[in-house]
Amino acid sequence: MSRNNEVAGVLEEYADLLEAQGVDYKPNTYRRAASNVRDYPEAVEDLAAEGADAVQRIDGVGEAIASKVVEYVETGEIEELEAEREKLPVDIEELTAVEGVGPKTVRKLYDALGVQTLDDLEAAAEGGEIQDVEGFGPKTEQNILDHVGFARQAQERELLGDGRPIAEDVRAFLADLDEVDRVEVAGSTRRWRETIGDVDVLVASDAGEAVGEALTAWDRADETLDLGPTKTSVRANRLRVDIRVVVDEEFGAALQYFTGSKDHNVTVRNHAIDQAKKVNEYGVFDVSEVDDPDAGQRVGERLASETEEDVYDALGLPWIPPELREDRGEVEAAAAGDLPDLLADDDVRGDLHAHTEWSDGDLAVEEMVAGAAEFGHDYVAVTDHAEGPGVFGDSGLSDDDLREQAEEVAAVREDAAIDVFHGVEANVDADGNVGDVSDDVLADLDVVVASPHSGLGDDGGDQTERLIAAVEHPHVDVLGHPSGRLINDRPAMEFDPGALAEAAADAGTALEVNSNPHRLDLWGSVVQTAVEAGATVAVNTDAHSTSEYANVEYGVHTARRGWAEAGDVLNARDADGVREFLD
Ligand code: DGT
Ligand code: CA
Ligand code: CA
Ligand code: ZN
Repeated sequence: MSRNNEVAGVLEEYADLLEAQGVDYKPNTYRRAASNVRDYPEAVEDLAAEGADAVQRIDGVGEAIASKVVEYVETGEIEELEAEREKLPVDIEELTAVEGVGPKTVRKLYDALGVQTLDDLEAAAEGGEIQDVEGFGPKTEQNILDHVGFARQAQERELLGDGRPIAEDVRAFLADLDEVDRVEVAGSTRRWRETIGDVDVLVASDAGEAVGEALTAWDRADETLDLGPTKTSVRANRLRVDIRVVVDEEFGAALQYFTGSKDHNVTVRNHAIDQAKKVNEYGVFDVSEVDDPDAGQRVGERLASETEEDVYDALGLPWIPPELREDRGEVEAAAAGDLPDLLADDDVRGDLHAHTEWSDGDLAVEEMVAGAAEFGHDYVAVTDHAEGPGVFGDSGLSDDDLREQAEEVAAVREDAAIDVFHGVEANVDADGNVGDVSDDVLADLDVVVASPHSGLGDDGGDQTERLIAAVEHPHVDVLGHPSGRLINDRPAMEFDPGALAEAAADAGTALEVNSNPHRLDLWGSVVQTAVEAGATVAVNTDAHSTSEYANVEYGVHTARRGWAEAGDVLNARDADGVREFLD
């Protein structure tokens, strides 16, 4: 994995610090460059090693930014950034994570009150100090109090989309060591939780010390947090990576234990106690003949420990997929033989939400269609943004644009290797109207995705009616990223999942599981409600370039966290099956 994300973060910090000082234009230039660095398919450190000219191959990166990138990769610092940090010694990323707090606000609050951290900000707001600062008032202060908690939570957890590549990397690195017999990712990363506190990896080895030493020398480890024969932790790109080393015979029990969730493990443990068994990270034990089962860790007769399957089997349970291990009824279902036959990666046959350069996508219709075919899909829907509030810039399509695009899509369809649906991503306004495309254009399209793009966040009160109105719109086929959340960035809007699910099931409208790792919207518990109500789910990527089709795995595993089976998923059907649903 590359350091693009890290370098982008540094450029964004510089942009924020410049903006805080009142510098015009330049901050946005740096932000645009940062965003392109983040998305660039090659490792920025490799470009930097070639020199500033190579870095300038990235869109929006000129001479000045390129030389800073080279300086950072070579020395770990940027002199001008250090100077800005001295002028405004605050944690600007943490502070600007609070909704409504921008760089200029940070500057004012530092000057007036010495606010440097989230803790300082919260204390100042709670103490009523902010409303007395010139240019601020009680409303700003209340806004800060309302949003500081979300920002704090966001600080503590990283996106699964950032954690999984690191977990995969460390797994591959450890698997290559001679001392390592088995290695698996565990914890929330293995359960595909949308955010993770840290990355847990379990290793079977007789040489824990050597494995720990090797991890600290891993080229992606920035810092060693803990080093020992059974437990070693390093920091890699902000994330804490914990490895635990166990003996091979107990690997299965340890994997079950360290995969969690804690609540799942508690229910499993109680299930064991009911059978006079004991389960822990060392195995499953028959303690029916034991006076004091708590006398030690390995008491009684060991029934299982080598594999996870053995562990569950010794408790009379089938193996439970990690995505289900959230204590939402999976142990009871397993005991009753009622576990769902979960959606699998290769069940997904197509993508019903993708953008092209007609709106804010990167590529032509033809390229997006070819990319979908290459990815292995049987069909793809082109669903560019309709014009309307909340749509980035003026990139949305009018009725006329959509009619014109229909001709291009028809032409591409002629030569395409896969089925091509023509659609639109229309906007669900604050009242639930889908008003920016006329009804006759909507009627002519194969598929209509309707998504909220304005009035987002959690300040608007309950939005159930708004979402239900969109779901019940006669032309709407899919409700896109229903909650509007951006994980760690913007809270989901408030809505009643049960009511939405029932309305969607009745109207025959699919609810999207948007696979973008920043969204994962809908998510596990709500998908579970939807599926139980008989609603159909669509696992879409919302791709803006062909590389994003691969995000579908995040959507699939999110749908699995919601107990979804292939039969619940619209785009697990073949193209004719999709047509049937759309008609
Ligand atoms: P995270 O890191 O906050 O995203 O969540 P997890 O689930 O990865 O939790 P973590 O890293 O604290 O621990 C990994 C697993 O180890 C956890 O899912 C279950 C197990 N575990 C850790 N501490 C306890 C405990 O006190 N009791 C039980 N039953 N299990 C624990
Ligand atoms: Ca963890
Ligand atoms: Ca951990
Ligand atoms: Zn979209």
